[in-house]
Amino acid sequence: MTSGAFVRQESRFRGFPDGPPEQHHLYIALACPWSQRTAIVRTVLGLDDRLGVSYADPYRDERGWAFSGGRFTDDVNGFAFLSEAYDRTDPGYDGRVSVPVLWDKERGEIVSNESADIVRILDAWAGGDLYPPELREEIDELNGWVYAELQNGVYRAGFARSQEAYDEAYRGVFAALPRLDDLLAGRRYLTGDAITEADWRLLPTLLRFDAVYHTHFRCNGARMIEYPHLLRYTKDLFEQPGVAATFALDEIKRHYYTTHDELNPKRIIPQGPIDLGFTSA
Ligand SMILES: N[C@@H](CCC(=O)N[C@@H](CS)C(=O)NCC(=O)O)C(=O)O
Repeated sequence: MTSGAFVRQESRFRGFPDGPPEQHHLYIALACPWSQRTAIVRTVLGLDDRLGVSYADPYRDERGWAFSGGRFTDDVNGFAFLSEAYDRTDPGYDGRVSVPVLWDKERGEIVSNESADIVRILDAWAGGDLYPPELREEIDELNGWVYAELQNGVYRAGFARSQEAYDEAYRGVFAALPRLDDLLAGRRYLTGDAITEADWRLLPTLLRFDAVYHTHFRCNGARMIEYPHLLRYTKDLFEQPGVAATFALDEIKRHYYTTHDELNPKRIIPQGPIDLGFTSA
């Protein structure tokens, strides 16, 4: 591995639920792309009334994700910090306290803190068709390189501690974007005419690209809106019912620009971009 490379921690809780959605609760931060995946899938699969959700405050200090009050309140357990959910599940837990978290209200413990698994759990609960058997191989392959090169790639560029590590991550990001654009020149969604989990997994990264990754993570080779097919695709997904309500631009900008002091010590939040290309406002 290149020296100075950012390495994301493996998710520690990878369980599957043994009850219905009503027995569970979702802890997420809309600022976080991995959380937004689960928020989108919850909504588009019609689970809003069956699976409760609590939102963490976009600002995160050394105590981790917090429920600071108001819109950011945990009505289920009254946690002030998400770390309490981890401590209750495993008192010796010494890993990172990440969102999203799927919580079992009856057992009083975390089922999963891995968004990819939570998406599949929600799909199974709703009897959805986001991971159809005949497309699994193709979806797995897409998920693999899209995550490695683009979705985690922007983080590897942003948190690189050496020029080499940044350069390598940057190259991956700007190989993946044109590759996706080419793919989408010939099809409406990543695997064809129907939306699959591969699309919902990718979307949060595209929605953040110009507002955050381009500037804050130095992924400034191009803006997302410069790729015509990718922009058309992003707009299409963004306009699906319920999706726009999961996109909290203000929270996203506040989170990234005020939480990572090593990247933005003065915590000044950029005004732009003026035109995101996919919102009508
Ligand atoms: N593999 C996890 C990654 C989740 C993740 O990294 N979440 C970030 C927010 S975007 C987090 O909570 N980080 C807290 C920390 O690292 O301290 C998933 O996809 O669910």
